[in-house]
Amino acid sequence: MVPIIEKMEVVPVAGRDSMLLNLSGAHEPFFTRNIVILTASNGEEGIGEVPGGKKITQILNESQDLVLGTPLGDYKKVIRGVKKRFSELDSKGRGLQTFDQRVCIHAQTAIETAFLDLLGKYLKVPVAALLGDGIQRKKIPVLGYLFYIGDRKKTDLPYVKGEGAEDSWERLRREPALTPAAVVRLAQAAYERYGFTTFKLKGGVFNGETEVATIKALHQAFPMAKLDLDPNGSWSLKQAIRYTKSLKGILHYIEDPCGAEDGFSGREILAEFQRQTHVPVATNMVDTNWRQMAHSLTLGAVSIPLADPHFWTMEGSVEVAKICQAFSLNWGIHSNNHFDISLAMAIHAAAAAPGEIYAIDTHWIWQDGQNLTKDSYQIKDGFISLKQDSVGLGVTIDRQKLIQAHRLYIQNTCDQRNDARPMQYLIPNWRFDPHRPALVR
Ligand code: GKR
Ligand code: MG
Repeated sequence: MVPIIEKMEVVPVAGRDSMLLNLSGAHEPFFTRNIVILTASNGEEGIGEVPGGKKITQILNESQDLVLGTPLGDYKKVIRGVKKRFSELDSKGRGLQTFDQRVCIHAQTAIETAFLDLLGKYLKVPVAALLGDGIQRKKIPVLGYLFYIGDRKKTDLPYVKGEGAEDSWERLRREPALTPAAVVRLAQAAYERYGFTTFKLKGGVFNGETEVATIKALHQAFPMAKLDLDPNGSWSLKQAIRYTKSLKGILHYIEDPCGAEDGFSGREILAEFQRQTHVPVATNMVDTNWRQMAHSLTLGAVSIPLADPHFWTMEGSVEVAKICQAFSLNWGIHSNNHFDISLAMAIHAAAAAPGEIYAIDTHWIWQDGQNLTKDSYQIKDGFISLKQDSVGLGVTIDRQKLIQAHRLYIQNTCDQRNDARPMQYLIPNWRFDPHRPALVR
C-alpha cells in the first residue's frame, strides 16, 4: 500500500549571520527559516526548508488538513489546495526589497519538497530523478557569493566574532569588509576553502564607481574567474549602461543592474539595457512568476532567469529550465541565507535542469558549519556533487541541531527578515530606498 502522511511538523528556526550589506540594509545577527517535516506511514521522514517568518509558519500550519492523510502519489493535489487557499496573499508580487516577500509560494515549496523527499525514498531514487526529465548532471557548479560586511562593533547586536578562528574564511566572514581590497581578501579565503571559479558581488551598498572598482580588483586577483555584480535594480538605466561599459571584458554577466523607471517596467528597462550593452542579464526581481516570464520572453529582457526553487517550487524551477533551453537562455538559481536542507533543494533542482546552467547562487558559505542535517552536501573545487546511491534529497535531519536552531529562534523573538534595524546603527533613521545604495545617504 502507498504510504500516507501521518504527521506534519512545522519548525521555525534561526541561525547566526554576519552583518552582510545590501540594498535592503544589513543582515541581522540571526537569519530565519521554516522547516517542514512530514512523517509517512512507512516511518520515513521527508523534509523541506523555506524562508522564515511567522506568516509562512502560519500558512504551513493552516495547510495541515490538506496534507495529513494524503497518499504520497497525490502530492500535487495538496500543492494545488495550498495555492487555492492562500495565493491571494501573494497578489502584490515579490515586493521591492532585495528579498521576496511572498508567502504562499514558499509554503507550497516547503510541502512539495518534503513530499518529493518521501517519494524519492519510497521509489529509491534521488529527488532530481523525479523532476522534469530527470537527472541531467551530477556535478553542479556553485558560485562564491561575496558581500561587503558592515562593522558589527558599531552595534550592540550579538553578531558572531571572527577573531580567533584558524581558517581564514571562518575569520574573515565575520569581520568588516568595506573596501575593494577587503572583498578581494574574502574572495581569496573563499577560494582557498571552496575553489570557486565564479564570484558574485552583492552591490547596492556603495556608489557605482566604488562597486565597479571592487569588481576590477576581483578581476585583477582572479583574471580567469567569471564575475557577476548585483545592485538589485538600484541603478538608473543610464548609470547601469555607464558602469557596465566600464567593466567590458571583465564582467561575465550582470544581475538586476536597473529596474522600473520613468513609467517603464523593469523588464522593459532591462531589455533596453541588454540591447545597448550586449551583456547578459540575470534577475531574481522581475522574472519571478509565469506571467512575468511571459512578458520577459516577449521583450527579450532577461538572459539568465534565476529560478530559485523556493519561489518557483522545485518542479517550477525545472520547468523554467525547459523554457530557457527552448529560448536559448541560461538558467541559474538565486538564494537567501539558508541551512543545508535548502542547499540540497538547490542541488536537486540544478541536477534536473536541462540545458546550459550558470553556477548557482548559494549563501551557504556564510552559514557553513550550522548544519541541520547529519550529512550536508559539500562544496569542492567550486562544485557540489549528487551523492552516489542516495535517495530523496540525500540528507537526514539532525533532530538535536533542529531543536537548537528552534531555541535560537524563540529565545531571540525572531520573525521575518528586517535589514533596516541593524542599518540604523550605522546611519540613524535609515530607511530603505530602492534607488539609493544602502550606504549612500
Ligand atoms: O542576502 O542580502 C542578501 C541578498 O540581497 C538577497 O536578499 C537577495 O535576494 O541574493 C539575493 C539577490 O540575488 O538579489
Ligand atoms: Mg539578485
